[in-house]
This record gives sequence, C-alpha cells and structure tokens, in this order.
Amino acid sequence: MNPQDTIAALATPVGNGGIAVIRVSGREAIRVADICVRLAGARYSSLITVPERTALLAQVIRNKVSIDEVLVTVFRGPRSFTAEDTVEIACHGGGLVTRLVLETVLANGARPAVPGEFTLRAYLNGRMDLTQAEAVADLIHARTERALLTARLQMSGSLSVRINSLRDGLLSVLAHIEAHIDFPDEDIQPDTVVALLARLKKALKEVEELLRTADEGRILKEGVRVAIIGPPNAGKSSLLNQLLGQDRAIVSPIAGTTRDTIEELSTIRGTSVVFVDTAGLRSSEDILELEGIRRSREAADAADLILHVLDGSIQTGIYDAALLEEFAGRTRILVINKADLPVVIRWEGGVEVSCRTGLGLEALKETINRVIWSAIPTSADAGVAINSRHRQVLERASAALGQTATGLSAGLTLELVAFELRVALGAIGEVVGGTSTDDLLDSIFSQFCLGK
Ligand SMILES: Nc1nc2c(ncn2[C@@H]2O[C@H](COP(=O)(O)OP(=O)(O)OP(=O)(O)O)[C@@H](O)[C@H]2O)c(=O)[nH]1
Ligand SMILES: [Mg+2]
Repeated sequence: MNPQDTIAALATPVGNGGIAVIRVSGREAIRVADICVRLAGARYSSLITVPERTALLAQVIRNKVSIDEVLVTVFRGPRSFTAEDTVEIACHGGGLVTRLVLETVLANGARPAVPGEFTLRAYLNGRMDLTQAEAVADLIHARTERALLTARLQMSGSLSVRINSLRDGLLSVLAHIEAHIDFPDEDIQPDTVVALLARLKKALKEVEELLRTADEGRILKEGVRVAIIGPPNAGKSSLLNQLLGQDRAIVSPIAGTTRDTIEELSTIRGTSVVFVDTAGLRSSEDILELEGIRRSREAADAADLILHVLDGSIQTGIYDAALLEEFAGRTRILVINKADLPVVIRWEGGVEVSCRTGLGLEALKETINRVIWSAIPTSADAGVAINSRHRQVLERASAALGQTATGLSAGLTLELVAFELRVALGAIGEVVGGTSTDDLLDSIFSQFCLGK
C-alpha cells in the first residue's frame, strides 16, 4: 500500500439509495477528479481553482457522455479527513451509476482503496492517533447511545489525553534515572528514590484505573452477556422471548425442551445485552441433555450477569437449593416466574414476573440495567473505556512498571531499572500508536468498512 497513491472508494453502503458518495484522496485527488467532472455554470473552469469545502454542481463525464449530475466538494489538505487533498463526489445512489462514477475516477488515475485506508492515512498523516482512529470505527458500529458517546469522546481525544500525560510523567522519571546512569559517581539520593517511586506508583495507579474500564469497553462494544439459567420448565425460554419481544426459542410444557444454548442480541434501557437461553439444569442420564447442561454451565461461567429463573408456583426441591447455592457468588438476579399462578416461593430480592401475562417484566428490565451498571466498574472520567487491544498493552505496561518500582526500591542497577521503564513506555506508546508496527496497523484498519 503506497501512501503516495491517490485512492478512491465508495464511502456509502453498496446498494440503491438516495445518494452515494465517492471519495478520492491523495496528492493527485483534485486533478483526477477534475478530469472526471465538468462543472456547471461559467464561474469556475476547473476543480483546481474552486473554493474548498463548497459543494458545486457538476456532471460526471465518461467516454464523453454525461452519466450523472453530481455535487463535488474539494477539501485541500491538511484540512480534510485524511489530511491530504480529498474530493467527495455525491452522485445519485443507484448501484450502476455509482459503479460507473467510481470506474471513471479509477480510469483517470486513482486506485481502489482498501478497507480503512482513508482512516489509516489520517493516522499516518498525524491527523489522529490510534485511539482516535479506533473510535471512528466504534462510532460507526455503535449500537447504543452510551457506546456512541464514548466513541465520540474518544474520537476527540479523551483517551489520548490520559495516555499522553501518563507517558510524559514517565518520560521525566526516565530522564532522571538516565541522568544518574550518565554520572555513575554521583549516588542517587535516598529521597530522590522515594520521590521517583511515588511517581511510578501514581503511574501504576493510573494504568490500573484505565484497565478497570476494559469491561465497560467490551460491554459497550459487544454487549453484556446475560445467561438465563434454572431448572427445566421454569420458563427460561419464555423469558428470553419476552425480553426480546420475539418468538425466538421453543417453549413447551415438556421439561428439557431447550438443549442447545440460544444467543440473541438486544437492547435494555440503552445497554446492548446478549441474552443466552440455556438447557434446564437437572440430573439426567440422557447424553444429549447432559451436553446441553454442560453448555448451560459454560454460558453461566462466561456471563456478566445470571438470571436464575424459578417456577414460583411450585416448591423448590433439594436440587434447586443446590443450584441456588452454586451461583450464589455471582452477579445474579433471581427471577420468580409464573406469578400469574399462586406463588409459593419467597426470596429476598427476587423479582416476580409472569412470562404469560407480561407482569413484572418492565421492573425486571429496570433491575437488569441497574445491576449491570453497579456490577461493572466504570471510569470516573466519562468517555474513557479501553478496548481489548489497549487492555493487552496496558497489562504489559503495568507489569513492567511494577518491575521498575521493585527494581528501584531493591537498589538494582539503574540500567536495569531504566530498561524496564522503557518497556513500560513502549507499551503505553502502543496505545496511541507512537510505536506501532505494520501488523498492528493492518489488524486495526482492516476491520474498517471500505471507504472509511
Ligand atoms: N402459567 C404460566 N406458565 C408459564 C409461564 N412462563 C412459562 N410458562 C409455561 O411453562 C412451560 C415451560 O416454559 P419454557 O419457557 O419452555 O421453560 P424452560 O425453562 O425454557 O424449559 P426447558 O427448556 O425445558 O428447560 C411452558 O408450558 C410455558 O407455557 C408463566 O409466566 N405462567
Ligand atoms: Mg427452554
């Protein structure tokens, strides 16, 4: 991927629509687009001289024939998304017409962009750092307002600011240590060591605080995992269907109806939730059912929250008591179902619902939302929630910072201390991309849509 090339792609979804936008970026972008279009009116003769950021009416000419009437906007670098010269052609949104406009641009000197290449260029040209580029994709894929807000703030640098100040602080610690390496005759003063240790600990605390937002980040992106478990016939599948508002799982009076786990994504009070319906838990001889039960436990283990469903119209047996005990340590809501019938179970904090009449379901959703957000640590700083990549590198940074502090207080040679600190700084730098590799960039930007 030569960064000198002029690239082009359809920036709107494939298929028919009102309009479609074709984006051209690179040092030849304006010249390439200028060959493709004829501006309406006599005011401007060429795109080279038109005012920037102004939509102008034009025709796209292909083999001397006008194929569409379009609006062309010129952005001169660095005042563009990629920081390069960019032209956006808004044409009619038909499948054929957009293809022909794109072909015309490609025939006149641009090459097709690969997914994420526009954002990659924005990053390479210093227009944004890696956390901001990642936030562009998060914003596009956001399913809830909360996820969108976090992406929006990260796009404007909420995470970058924290990472950069962390890095600046550690760089000055490193400078201090290195100064002592350069002058080995001067012993490092004990109170200097104490001061440096205090700064390392503060940095470590900040890294740990960022790491605590990883769950929130995952939840914003992928949704909270909520496993619906309980004995057979309690109404787990009925509850799944109610929560989804759709007839997703088979419901029947036969105990052991659900065998496999069923996953479905939904939104509860603005939070993405992945509900997992599971096979009823009981002792069984049937190997299929046993496999289902194994999967139920697996789903429960992987869940952020467990909805433990009981049939409220029948007394709990010994096995139920054991199950209640088994998941007692987990973030759990006890759902007492079948409240349309006489309820014989009372449980402190349990939520009574009826999947038959819909009674109590709104209250249950409220409880789910409250429990989720009280169980998940969120950053004090709104809009900061790290992703799994940030988590990996920050875990490395945390380990290296720990080593640095231990080394310093144990009186290890300053060379070794400085070495560990440089490892930590390298990892922290990777978050914003100061020390990124091609593979890393590939793996991040290939997840983008074409044209972004
Ligand atoms: N009266 C009443 N019956 C219900 C209610 N919810 C579910 N049922 C009935 O209870 C039976 C079992 O419901 P399911 O949703 O299949 O139960 P399950 O927990 O998924 O059962 P398994 O998949 O076998 O583990 C069905 O006959 C439902 O119609 C309720 O709120 N009130
Ligand atoms: Mg079921």
